Amino acid sequence: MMGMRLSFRLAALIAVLAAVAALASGHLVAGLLDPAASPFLAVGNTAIDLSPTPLKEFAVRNFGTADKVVLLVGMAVVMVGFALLAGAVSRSKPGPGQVLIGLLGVVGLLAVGYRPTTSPLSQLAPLASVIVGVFVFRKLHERALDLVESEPEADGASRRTFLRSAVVVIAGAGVAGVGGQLIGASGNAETSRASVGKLVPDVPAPPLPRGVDFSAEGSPTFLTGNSDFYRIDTALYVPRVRAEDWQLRIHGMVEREVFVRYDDIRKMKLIERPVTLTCVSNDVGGPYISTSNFIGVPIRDFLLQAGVKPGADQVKQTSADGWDCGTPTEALLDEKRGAMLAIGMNGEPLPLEHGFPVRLVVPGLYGYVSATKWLVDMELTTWDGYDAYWVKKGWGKKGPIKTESRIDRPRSGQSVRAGRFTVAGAAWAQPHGIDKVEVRLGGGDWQQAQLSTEISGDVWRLWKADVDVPPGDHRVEVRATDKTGYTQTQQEAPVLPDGATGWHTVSFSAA
Ligand SMILES: Nc1nc2c(c(=O)[nH]1)N[C@H]1C(S)=C(S)[C@@H](COP(=O)(O)O)O[C@H]1N2
Ligand SMILES: [Mo]
Repeated sequence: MMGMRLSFRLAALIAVLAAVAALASGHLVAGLLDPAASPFLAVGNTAIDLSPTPLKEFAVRNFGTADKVVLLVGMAVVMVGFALLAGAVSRSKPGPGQVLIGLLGVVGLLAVGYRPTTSPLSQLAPLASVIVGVFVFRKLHERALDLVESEPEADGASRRTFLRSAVVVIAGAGVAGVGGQLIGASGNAETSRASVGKLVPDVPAPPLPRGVDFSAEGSPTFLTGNSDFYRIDTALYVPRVRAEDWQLRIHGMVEREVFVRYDDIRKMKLIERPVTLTCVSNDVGGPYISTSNFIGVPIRDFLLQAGVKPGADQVKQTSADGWDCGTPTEALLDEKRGAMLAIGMNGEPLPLEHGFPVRLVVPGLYGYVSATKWLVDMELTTWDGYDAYWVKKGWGKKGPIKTESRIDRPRSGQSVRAGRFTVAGAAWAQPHGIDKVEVRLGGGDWQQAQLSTEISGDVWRLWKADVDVPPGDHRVEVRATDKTGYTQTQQEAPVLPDGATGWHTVSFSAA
């Protein structure tokens, strides 16, 4: 019949259903072939990789570790908006909507193609999305037109046909989406991790001495639990690498290529050592710092085995998901620094999101230039020869950790009882270590804080100071001095390009 039109609501609903069916089927095919090829996740990850540095910083600052959820929700909103548009232009004919749904699919194809680790076969996932999306849109549109056409006669049969199709699409999408998630996620890396079991180091870290923190008085605990350890990475989909399949290739400017397998590491003398990891994106006073007893072996041994050629001053490290970073070769060869290929945290195999099966840990360097998770490749190169992921986006090539300190107690805006009050927090200057921490109230005299028992320069030191607070509004500041004699600067600097500086200041009131 001529001139039949769907209501906008019906047309838009059809487009949303088609888009959801498209994503779910792509997710299912990706689950079977290559989880990184799920169109929705691939578009999200590509958005992460392509987003300009200020935007990314804004996201980390405002959403913290929830930035990924915010991104996915934002993408869903954009997609629904797009579907509404597809509905609006397709009220009489399915053609324009099919084109728009197809365009969404093209975005998926491009994003999957852009992912560093996908293969041509991975394109089957976004391809499935395109085909299913266009097909579902066309079919539902046909049925809906039938329904509208017969409306005057209130044809129950067309209504039932349409509803049945819609329900089939929703159910199918649900099954495909959940199925894809289960198949992809089970990826048996979790099973592989479970079969590694508890890790018992050959050289355990010395037991924690008394006074290693002031957690009872408001400082962080010296060791951070694995589930509380801060997490920063660009991975929407946590790479799933089985320990049995893992291999590290060391190549480039070396005398001979070296391949390391998980079993090779397990057979070596496992060393346990506490190290404080720190993120360059940590604002003054920020949360992106944690300490763990890492278990692993010296990376130096493997580099010596490979034979580093003269002039190879940068080691490019690559993760299973294609992220990369560059570390000074000398930092990895330095026996004293003790950079390690780590396989464990606090007695357990690395959690998946912290790099299972193997990551690098280099005391004294920010994570973005050293702490590659899901590490699979190390290439000896030069600083002139290669710029890694974050360096391309304007971050410093080398990322030594800056001497910093943080107040954990009081919290900003807290009201406390006037009188004697314990201020507490953390200070760090890896790999040199902290020599002194001072606090002052309202721009008064600096007062020396009590430091936790010293463990090594590679970890933070917790501190506390008793101050007298009269009733009223207050401001407390902290500054640390490291073992080289350097006192942290008051000069405020943003996190970009090589780490924030300034004194952490907390306002609170006493009554
Ligand atoms: N593969 C991979 N490794 C990575 C990153 C990443 O995005 N991908 N981020 C780095 C950054 S910026 C930091 S601060 C540390 C954080 O390690 P964590 O998440 O275990 O705390 O990991 C580093 N290793
Ligand atoms: Mo970081």
